[in-house]
Amino acid sequence: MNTLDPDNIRQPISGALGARLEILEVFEEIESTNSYLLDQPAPPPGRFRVALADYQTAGRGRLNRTWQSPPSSGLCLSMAYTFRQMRVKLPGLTLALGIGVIDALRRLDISGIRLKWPNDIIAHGGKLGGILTEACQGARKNLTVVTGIGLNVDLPDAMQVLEKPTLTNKIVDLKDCTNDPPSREKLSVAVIESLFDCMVRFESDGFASFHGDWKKVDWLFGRQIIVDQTDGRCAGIADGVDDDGALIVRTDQDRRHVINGSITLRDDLDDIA
Ligand code: BT5
Repeated sequence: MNTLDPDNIRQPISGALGARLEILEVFEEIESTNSYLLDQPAPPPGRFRVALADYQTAGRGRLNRTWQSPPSSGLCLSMAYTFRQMRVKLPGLTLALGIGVIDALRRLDISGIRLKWPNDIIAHGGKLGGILTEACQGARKNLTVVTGIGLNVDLPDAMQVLEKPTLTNKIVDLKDCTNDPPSREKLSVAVIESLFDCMVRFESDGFASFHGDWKKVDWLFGRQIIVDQTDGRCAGIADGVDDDGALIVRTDQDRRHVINGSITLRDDLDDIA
């Protein structure tokens, strides 16, 4: 697979979208595109900046987990966006951006992709990608958010993740989803377009406007799950999300709204415990 050509990504980003782009950088190798953008000056409100890498030496997932993507095998893309005013709650943003990634893939003729709350991109019952959303420290009136998308495009056959997966042992790439995966450059452009649209829509309408879309792609809905949170573990049935994007879990005792947590399928627990 070829390395990334910045011109093939920058040039198609034109019109209103291009006008809002502060800077787009493509690295052959970097620790983490999210870490990089978190260290850079925040874009002015309503504007965004993008960092992409062919290879990350220290790609990050949630909760200090790692994201592994061998050179040239996937998309490692981060976008920093500054919200003009943060009236809405943030947890739903990752969900909304996941819907954006699905939309980008659909425009590239890749369908059947689902989302597992809060940040996993799922295809064929395995993990195709993940999303890491982080707020910049020190933000006050305006809030700058860095969101990173990792998507497997064409992984080496022998690839194994070092850390035990939290969801499923299966790792999926776009080659499993289509005979003709798009180039990573095309994929980058589509993802950037969709992420920006979602940021703007989320800024004006919050997660509530994505709620209907979420229901169509909610991979956990109706499944027996285990929820691990800092204050303990509970078991129940996933019952969709609320208007803030919190996961609703029906336990034997109550209906809980979970804002932070790691989800395991009850059936998989024996495999990965
Ligand atoms: C995520 O975390 O899934 C978020 C991944 C975000 C990666 C992007 S790449 C661009 C930007 N820069 C960064 O440094 N990060 C973002 P989480 O839900 O915590 O999942 C991490 C877990 O997924 C790991 O502990 C492994 O079990 C598994 N994993 C690691 N690499 C994988 C891969 N390529 N495909 C599938 N699963 C993987």
